[in-house]
Amino acid sequence: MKKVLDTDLNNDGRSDLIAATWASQNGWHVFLGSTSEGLLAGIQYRFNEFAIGGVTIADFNQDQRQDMVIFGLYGDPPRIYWGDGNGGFRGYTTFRLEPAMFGFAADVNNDGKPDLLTRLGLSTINTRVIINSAL
Ligand SMILES: [Ca+2]
Ligand SMILES: [Ca+2]
Repeated sequence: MKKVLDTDLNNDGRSDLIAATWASQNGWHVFLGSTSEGLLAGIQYRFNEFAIGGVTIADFNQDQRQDMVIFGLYGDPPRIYWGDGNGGFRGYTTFRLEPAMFGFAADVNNDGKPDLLTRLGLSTINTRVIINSAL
């Protein structure tokens, strides 16, 4: 398991989990929280052509639905998967940004919108700040 994120994807007040594996073949899983069973069975999202480096989540387009950014391990530009508010995602947009292997969301300029901090790779301290309006 490469990365686990705790978030509320379907806006029901209960924690959901996103679990992403390092290798591309397995993609990532979404586990929706439930009151009685803890977590429901995972929904698996697969993609064959894209190896995951890092994952971060925030509501980038400010529609009250959590979105997810996937960073490519091997130089693929990051993708943003738009949350549908029900625990799923309705497609993605590929950023026209330089490739980054990792990153996380934070409101860097304090305007209430999440921005992205990205890092090029494991062996570099080369980081970028990408303001929300540029996404
Ligand atoms: Ca959103
Ligand atoms: Ca911001």
